[in-house]
Amino acid sequence: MSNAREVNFDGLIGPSHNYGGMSQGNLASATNAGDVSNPREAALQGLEKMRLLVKAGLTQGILPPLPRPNFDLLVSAGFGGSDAEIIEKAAREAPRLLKAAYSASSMWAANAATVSPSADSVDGRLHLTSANLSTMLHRSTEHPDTTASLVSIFENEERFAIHGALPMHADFADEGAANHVRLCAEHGREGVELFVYGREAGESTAGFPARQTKLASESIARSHRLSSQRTVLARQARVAIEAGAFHNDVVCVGALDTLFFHEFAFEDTEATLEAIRKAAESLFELKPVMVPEAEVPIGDAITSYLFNSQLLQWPGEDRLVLLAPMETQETESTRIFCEKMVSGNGPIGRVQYVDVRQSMRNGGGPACLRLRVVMSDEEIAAVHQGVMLNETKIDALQDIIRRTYRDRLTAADLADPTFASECQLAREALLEELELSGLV
Ligand code: SUG
Repeated sequence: MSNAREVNFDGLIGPSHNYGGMSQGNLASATNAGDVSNPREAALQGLEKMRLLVKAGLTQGILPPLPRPNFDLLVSAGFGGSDAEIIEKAAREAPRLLKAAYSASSMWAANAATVSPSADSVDGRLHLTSANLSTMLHRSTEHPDTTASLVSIFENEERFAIHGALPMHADFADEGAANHVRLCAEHGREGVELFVYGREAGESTAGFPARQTKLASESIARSHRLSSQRTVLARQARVAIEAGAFHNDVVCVGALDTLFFHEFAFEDTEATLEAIRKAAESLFELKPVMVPEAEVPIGDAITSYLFNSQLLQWPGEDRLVLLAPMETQETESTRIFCEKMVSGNGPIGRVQYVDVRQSMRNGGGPACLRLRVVMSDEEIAAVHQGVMLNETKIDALQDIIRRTYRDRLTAADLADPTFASECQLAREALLEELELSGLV
């Protein structure tokens, strides 16, 4: 797979983007609960981030928003009648459930699936496993529709293996690529896959939830047919989870041979680095960039989302580029750290800031918004082309969003049945543009 590159598939932010306060342990979600959201601005911001990568010459895809409100969830909870009656009754009797049914959380595509490129799998196929997201109610309903999207996009069984979500039990809790890092010498060569878990199956932890189990990570490594010598399992530090790192990608990001992480990211940093070095033997030499607590306190790392950045091999640049949220520039310790880092001679040569504030206010930075898929030219040619972006397609999607999304959304708006039909019409128009109308 010598001609492989990394393709970013971003989640297209849906028309019901709102601040529901649904995610315990995610400090931004709790802090901004109940605030007015701006779905139109959110979706336009997401597409502008994608445009930046397209303009730089990177390959960019998109995943459509899932159907919202999720009537199946409301019907499972005993609500019946017409769509309008279901919404009205749920708003009266179960407003929190209604918020879950409206959640636009599929925008955080890093949680859609775990991905292993064909270079790492003994069967030579690219593997994707939909995440069950079983820890949070509003996210646990994503996987059937996510799997349907992935099947429509990666539609060639000889090249792509799509695995349905793991069993919906706490022992198998899985949050996808947010707890997975792939390291390598070049994208198309065999690499090392690092799976980060927060607890063992059967283990109960006090405090904020650990959303990934070791059993889930091991199960995925097995079904992706990965070499055990090239697979590393590491435990996320409890102190990081308690500080608000509900996924490993809030305190760690890796690309090629570089691992950029906070001192408190792993329970045992030395052992984790040693295991990666051993797994990488004869493939590449690991370049760790550890950010010490003394320079960036973990609290700043989490509010600024320094690590929830895209670490990219940028066309025409010889060192990696960190695409970080504006909040990283606005936080003194992280801004100073970034200035110092790029002026040194380490593997990260530039930091570029992007505005994804609407998503950030629910705990989702640039890295949460994308699913990375390393693909060869042949694999890229085999995917559904309607979701591959160029600037014209971005313009067309933005036109639809300007026409069909609300500028402002409050919790009270979710009780209005006309909003439910607006969401459905907006999604239909987007799916038509992506040539995915079969998903309606
Ligand atoms: O699962 N927020 C998401 C944020 C996911 C970020 N993803 C990664 N780190 N990869 C979550 O906690 C908040 C929704 C609300 O409260 O309305 C939410 O689901």
